[in-house]
Amino acid sequence: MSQFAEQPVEPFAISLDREGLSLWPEGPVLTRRMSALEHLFADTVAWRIAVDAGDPIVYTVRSSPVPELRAELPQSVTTILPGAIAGEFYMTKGHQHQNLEGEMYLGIEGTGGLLMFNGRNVRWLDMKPDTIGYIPPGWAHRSVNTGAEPYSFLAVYPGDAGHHYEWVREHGFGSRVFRGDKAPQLLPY
Ligand code: S6P
Ligand code: ZN
Repeated sequence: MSQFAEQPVEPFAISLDREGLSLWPEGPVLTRRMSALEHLFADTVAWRIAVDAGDPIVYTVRSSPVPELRAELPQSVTTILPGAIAGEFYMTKGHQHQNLEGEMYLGIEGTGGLLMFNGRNVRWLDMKPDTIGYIPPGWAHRSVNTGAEPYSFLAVYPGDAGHHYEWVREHGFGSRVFRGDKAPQLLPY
């Protein structure tokens, strides 16, 4: 099949490469560096220092070629590198689905968590290999690497869910996730 398939997609098998933390056949690959996470970390001065000191990669998203179109179920593997900005763990931008649709995550490698916010309430799910995290419709979601190794998970989502990043700019995320003495610490936004 072509690398970036158009509808209709024929049935096909996708290999999950647990070593390479990727899918095969491979579709779009997205790399987000620290500079792409502007306004997201609490300590903007520490964030700027990290950007100026080499703008490190924070996470990658490797997708299969299933297109993001209505009625399809695209998949992707997100890998968040370990690290923190002034104690606040590396994380994804986080988004709400435009069409308020659900999603599921499957932990593959490392330890992390799934932070969810519906505009009023916050939920936190610990994630590790083989944990399935369910994101119900209407819950914005952000992934956080709380460990010392890369944290990687598979996402499966409706093709027309979209990524509403502006929702997060408007509503925040309810909580922030910081390094704690024993466990990750959730602090008010
Ligand atoms: C898509 C799904 C994931 C994220 C990815 C990156 O619905 O939730 O594939 O897109 O983890 O996160 P973000 O917030 O930068 O899109
Ligand atoms: Zn999503």
